[in-house]
Amino acid sequence: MEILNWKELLGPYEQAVSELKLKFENTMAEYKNLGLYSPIEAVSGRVKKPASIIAKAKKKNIPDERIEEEIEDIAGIRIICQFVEDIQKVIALIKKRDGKDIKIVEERDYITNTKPSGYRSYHIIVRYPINSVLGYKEILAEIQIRTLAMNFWAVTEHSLKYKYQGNIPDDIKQRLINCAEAAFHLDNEMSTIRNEIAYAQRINEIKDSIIANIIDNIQNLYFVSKLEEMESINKQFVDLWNEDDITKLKAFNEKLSEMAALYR
Ligand code: 0O2
Repeated sequence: MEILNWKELLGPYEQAVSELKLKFENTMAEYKNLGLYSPIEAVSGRVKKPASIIAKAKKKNIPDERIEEEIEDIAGIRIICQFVEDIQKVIALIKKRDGKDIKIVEERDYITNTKPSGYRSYHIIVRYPINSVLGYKEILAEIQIRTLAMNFWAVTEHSLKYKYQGNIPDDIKQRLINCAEAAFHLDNEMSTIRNEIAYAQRINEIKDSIIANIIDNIQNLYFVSKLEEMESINKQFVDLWNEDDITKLKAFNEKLSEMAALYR
């Protein structure tokens, strides 16, 4: 194998990783500035070490001149999400950029098609343009999108693979598969909790809007109704407020709307 000029080879990859990382961090910040929930929890990036590139090229019989075309993860970006549902949102964000600052080359869905090891993650291979003092170049980068639970599993398995030099003993392999299943259930459980939270938020919004309408109706009725009638309406409102029953509040609001309509 001829001696590769690693500095020159990896320079564009360093640039791609720092630019892509910044772009996704900006997306994250944009969501937060708009007061919206960000589907991106964290972003990290790395350039593969020469030793790992050489090992992968050797394992896959890739000649030096094909390394840049065939090793797609020399530049690697990792996007971590809190919930499984966020992964689809991140994929959609990336697809929106397709043909603009990135070109999607391939997608690998290891979430639907879990690897035998237990590995789950969504990979998108992109072509990314680099403008440097050395000129224009398009390089390949791999974007891995996964949840916190998927990441916890993958990072642990990766370090065990490293420790055992790729030959993880069978009993540990089996335990890792069990852990992958536990991570899968954790993701599912978190999703149900997330749906409950979203439902509770929606109910609160509906309740706030009903209460705002009730107050509006009461204010309008004050101008046209008798004092005793208004005292009774106010009392009913306070009682229903304390009871905190959305169905009763809704019915009460409808009754007030009908009364207000009669006076119009
Ligand atoms: P590193 O050390 O993460 O940088 P393969 O033929 O499966 O070896 P290939 O063809 O590059 O790899 O594609 P694949 O399978 O999509 O894997 C690309 C990357 O996904 C890997 O990079 C890992 O980061 C991650 N990955 C894939 N499978 C597993 C797995 O079973 N466990 C863990 N922890 N990670 C996985 P590398 O090259 O392994 O290097």
